[in-house]
Amino acid sequence: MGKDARIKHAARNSKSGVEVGKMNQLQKIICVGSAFVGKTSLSRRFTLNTFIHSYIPTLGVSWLTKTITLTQEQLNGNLSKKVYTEPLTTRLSLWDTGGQEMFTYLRPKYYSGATCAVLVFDITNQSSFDDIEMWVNEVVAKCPDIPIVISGNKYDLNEARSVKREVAVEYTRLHRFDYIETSALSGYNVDKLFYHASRLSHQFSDETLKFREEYSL
Ligand SMILES: Nc1nc2c(ncn2[C@@H]2O[C@H](COP(=O)(O)OP(=O)(O)O)[C@@H](O)[C@H]2O)c(=O)[nH]1
Ligand SMILES: [Mg+2]
Repeated sequence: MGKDARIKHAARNSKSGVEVGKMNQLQKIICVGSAFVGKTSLSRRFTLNTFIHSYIPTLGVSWLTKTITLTQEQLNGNLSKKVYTEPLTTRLSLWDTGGQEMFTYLRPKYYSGATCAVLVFDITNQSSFDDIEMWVNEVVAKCPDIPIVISGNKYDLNEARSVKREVAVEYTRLHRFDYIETSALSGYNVDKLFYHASRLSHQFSDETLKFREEYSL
C-alpha cells in the first residue's frame, strides 16, 4: 500500500474523531504466556470486542489486527519530556502464540520483528505467574531490548486470586517492566493494555528517544 493509500485507509478506520495522524508502519505485538491464561481472549476482546467462555486452544499461532489512533498526549503519557507533537495512526497486529510446549519449535520465528511483548499470566493461577520468568527469558533471547508489559489477567476473578497484586508489582518493578491487571471477560483495562503496548512499540522504534522513564500503569 502506498503512503497516500495508507493515510486514507487510516482515516476510514479512525472512529474516534481525533485528528488522524501520520500512518506508521505495522506494529507487531506478541502475546506470550502459558496456556489458558487468556492471551487469545485479550486479543479478541481488543480487536473484535467479543469474549468466548469455552476454551479453544490456539494451534501454533494466530493473529488479529486493528488500526488505532494515539493522540500526542497518549504518545507522551509515560515520558518525562513531551516529544510527540502529532497523533499517530497505526496498524497493530497482535500475534497470539500457542503456549503449549509442543509448539515451542514454532514460536521463535514469530518473535522476529516484534515491537512489544505482552506477557500474560492468570492472577488465579500461581504457576502461570511462576512461568513468567521463563517467558521473559525466551522473549529477551529473541528480542533483546524489546519493551515488555506484564498483564495479570482474569481480574474479574479477583476474589479468587492466588497471586497477590503486591507480589506481581514488586516483580515487575524489579525488572523494570510495566504491569497492568486486565479482564478479557469484562473488558477491564484491555484497551489500556494494548494502547500502552502500541505507545511503547512506537517509542521502541524511535531511535531518537533515549529518556524513557519508569512508568506505572
Ligand atoms: N473469568 C475469566 N476467564 C477468562 C478471561 N480470559 C480468558 N478466560 C477464559 O480462560 C480460558 C482460556 O482463555 P484463552 O484466551 O483461550 O487462553 P490462552 O490459552 O492463553 O489463549 C477460556 O475458557 C476463557 O474463556 C478473563 O479475563 N476472565
Ligand atoms: Mg490461545
